[in-house]
Amino acid sequence: MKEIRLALATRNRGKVREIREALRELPLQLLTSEDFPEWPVPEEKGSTFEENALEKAESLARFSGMPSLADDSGLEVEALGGAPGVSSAHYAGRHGDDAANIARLLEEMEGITGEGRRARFVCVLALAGPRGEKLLVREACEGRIAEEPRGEGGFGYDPVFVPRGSSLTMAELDLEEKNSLSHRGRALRRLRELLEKGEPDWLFSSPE
Ligand code: ITT
Repeated sequence: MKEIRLALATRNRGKVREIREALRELPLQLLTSEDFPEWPVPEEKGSTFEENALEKAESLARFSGMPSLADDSGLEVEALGGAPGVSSAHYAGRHGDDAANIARLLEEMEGITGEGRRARFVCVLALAGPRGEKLLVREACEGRIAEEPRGEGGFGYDPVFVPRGSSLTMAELDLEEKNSLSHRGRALRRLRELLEKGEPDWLFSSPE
């Protein structure tokens, strides 16, 4: 595979760590938003993960002139009608306040037991080229909401998410274990398989 320069359109360091780990064997030079301090982060106004992921990837691709990869993700809880969903990052008000988001989630889930605690993490990756090219990948990870937070790893809702088939929360797994079963890990594996095959062709034919 030819070496590719890719800009990561995210300010979330947890995501950057997981993306780096999942793609580490590919000949990719990953730039981050720190390499583009002037990039104006787009407001995520979409009502779907797809719209928001594309908005972020296309915005950085236009700004940097380079192919860009964005991740829009979140937690969908069945008993809450799919909330917090696309609002996961600011469920409790302040964007990215993980502790407050978890506290609100556990409060909303009070009195809900058994199957009612079923939930899924969703991840949509968007790859965008500087000339409007795009590619989307969606994956999910099924699980349940724990009664209380456990573990120090990961980020976001990881301390209260128990993936199906596990007794540990996502925050009790190390980076590699989390990637092996998470929504983002799965989506990144699909992306990696495409890249290894030389797809999408626009990525490999562009001058960058
Ligand atoms: P960028 O937009 O800069 O990428 P963000 O954190 O604002 O970062 P999102 O809008 O996609 O990203 O919100 C995703 C939120 O969903 C994130 O802040 C967490 O609260 C939650 N989330 C997503 N993936 C997660 C994961 O792997 N583990 C725990 N929580 C996750």
